[in-house]
Amino acid sequence: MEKQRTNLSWDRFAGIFEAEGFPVSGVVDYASVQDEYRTHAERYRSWILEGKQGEMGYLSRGLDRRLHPQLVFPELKSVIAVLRPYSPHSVGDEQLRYARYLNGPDYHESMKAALERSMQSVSSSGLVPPEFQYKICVDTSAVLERTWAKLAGLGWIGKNTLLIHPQLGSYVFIGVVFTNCEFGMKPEGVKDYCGPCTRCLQSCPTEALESHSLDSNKCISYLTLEKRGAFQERYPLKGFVAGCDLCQEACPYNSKSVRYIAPVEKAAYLITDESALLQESEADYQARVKGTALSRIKYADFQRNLTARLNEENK
Ligand code: B12
Repeated sequence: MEKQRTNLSWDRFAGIFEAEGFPVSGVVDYASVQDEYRTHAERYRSWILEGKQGEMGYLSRGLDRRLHPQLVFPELKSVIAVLRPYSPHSVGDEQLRYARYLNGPDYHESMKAALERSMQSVSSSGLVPPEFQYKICVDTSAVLERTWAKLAGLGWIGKNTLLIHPQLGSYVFIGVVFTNCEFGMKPEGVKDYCGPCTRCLQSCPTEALESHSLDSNKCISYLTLEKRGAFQERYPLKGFVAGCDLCQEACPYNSKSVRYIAPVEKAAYLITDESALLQESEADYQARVKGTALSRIKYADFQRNLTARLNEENK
């Protein structure tokens, strides 16, 4: 395809994404950041070589596609990135906790649908050429989402490896869209405001974090969500039975939002009654988590998490 280009400011498009629940969005031309992208992809390669992906085999299988994003979308000319905030209020109590991102509909589905609607509006806006094509990625393709969100100017990558927006903090989902159209944009980028702060690194009870690098093998989020089968060691799960937010809770950029965003009701499927959970049958568990982000955890592994947390309590 001929090189397609729009020369409009992003504001014309930002309203479209905002209307679908993405208050922050941006775009970057791939050619303008190719070298910077390369350094991120090389970091990814080192991370894989160090074995920090644990048993998440899909991350090593997707190395080539992350190194060469045209393998994911051959016509790649620009990348749109969007943020959707989720409730910053904690879910559960000291004894039994769920990661905040679980308190709502499965983001993979809801974000994909909202992005599809947004992109349909972009396509029919008359602001892009008729040959406009795109590919939506929300945790579903071999794409470095945080890197693209950073390169599109939406925030900086903190020492806890999360994308942090100066106002929204890090309790945000990222969505990425590859397109075949140049927007003529290379955002200035957001300054890295971590400074000398190391609260997130210190907050991790399993010492999974070094500055800007996470060892999944030790991460409570990985252990409770992704790891299958018995734990090799006793880990201090700090009450978490699905996911973990400790390195986000420690971040000063997340404290503000808790104050001005009203708490939302806890999703019914996030049960915190310990005895009910321990007695729950596999069939009941499956019915409870069907269609939610929690369904990624197999029944046996959820029971393992509950027990591991109890062992920790009784130590
Ligand atoms: C695999 C995965 C995990 C793994 C590994 C996490 C990790 N840190 O890599 C596990 C299961 C542990 C996990 C946990 C969580 N995850 Co997760 N996860 C992913 C996934 C699918 C891939 C991430 C990946 O490629 N990791 C490999 C590392 C090397 O890549 P990276 O962290 O993106 O690193 C890049 C940059 O950090 C940069 N970089 C590396 N070093 C340095 C150094 C400097 C100085 C700089 C500037 C940059 C830099 O280069 C790297 C390569 O590009 C993404 C979705 C996606 N497709 O991107 C979601 C994603 C990262 N996860 C997300 C979420 C919400 C979480 C949790 C908060 C869930 C929870 N509450 O339990 C935790 C957070 C834990 C943490 N501190 O990261 C969100 C993050 C949103 C955000 N604000 O950043 C994502 C983007 C999903 C989404 N679509 O919203 N996750």
